[in-house]
Amino acid sequence: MNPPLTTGGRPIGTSDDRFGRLDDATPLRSDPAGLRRRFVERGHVFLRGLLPPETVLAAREEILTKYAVLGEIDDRSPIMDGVAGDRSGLVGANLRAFTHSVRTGAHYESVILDPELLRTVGVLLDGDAVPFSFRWPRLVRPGEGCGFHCDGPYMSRATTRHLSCWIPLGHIAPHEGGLVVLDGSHDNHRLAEGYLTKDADLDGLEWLEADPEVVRSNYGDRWLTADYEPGDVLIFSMSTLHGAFDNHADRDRCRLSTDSRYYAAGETPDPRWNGDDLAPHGGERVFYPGLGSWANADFQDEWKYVDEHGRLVLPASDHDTGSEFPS
Ligand SMILES: O=C(O)CCC(=O)C(=O)O
Repeated sequence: MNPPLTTGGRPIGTSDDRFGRLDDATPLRSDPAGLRRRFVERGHVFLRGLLPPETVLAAREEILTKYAVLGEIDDRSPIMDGVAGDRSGLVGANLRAFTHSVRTGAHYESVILDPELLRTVGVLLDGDAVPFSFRWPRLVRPGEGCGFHCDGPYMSRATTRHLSCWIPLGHIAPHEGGLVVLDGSHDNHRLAEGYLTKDADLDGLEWLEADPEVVRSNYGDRWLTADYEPGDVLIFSMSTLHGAFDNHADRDRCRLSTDSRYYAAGETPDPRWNGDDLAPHGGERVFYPGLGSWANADFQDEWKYVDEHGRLVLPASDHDTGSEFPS
């Protein structure tokens, strides 16, 4: 039996009125207007097998091999299993260079720029799809997850003709850290009139409240997720509330996935994530999710300070609040 589903350590109710499975919108791939209508009506579309699995698995191998160099993945087990390592190589590593190398890997690029993915996103944007310059590949260690949020406050300084894609880079069952979206949240008026009017940087946003039942009853209908397979893509709007289950995979396996954003050609995208000289969220930081137990205050869950050599700098207080970073 699988372990219970939790988010941020809290169990999530799985009765039929609170929880369900994502509908596969594949039959609508040949019906662009129908697919767009589904996206507008539901705030998300889930497409099984949109990408060639071999493209996705090549990216998985490329990225996990790089993480093995840091000791984040233990290569005494097959790399593709993604078993967590002892992280010993993290100390002293140049994470600025490392994360750049992960984001620009050729196989990873093939996922982000897959022609069928771009075509489908273009249908939803009603224009040609252009990827944001920045991309968000994620290794999620045992016990880690992602707090509840919408992407809008993080991505919407300019155009609003943009969307998010979440792509599993391997099989991910819900209890292994699958993404979960809140059905009905994309047109929730409380979100629209409050949280979605904010700018994450200017307004200092943290994750929304942690209790999945409070979030559900405040902002939507049912939590939806899937047993994700390589090739599946979940596309959602900037106002769709989502998070990720805590990773309770067996054998200490890490979850590997990626999120990427796309805008309609001709629009001006959010400058935080686009252009040649990016410094998202300010300061010398790198996108290196996990390693601690924060509420994403000052973006610490995902964005870590590094020194001039790209080496991780954790605030002293994180050592007192549950960080598992090796000292
Ligand atoms: O994969 C995760 O843990 C979170 C992804 C996410 O928040 C996103 O795709 O916007």
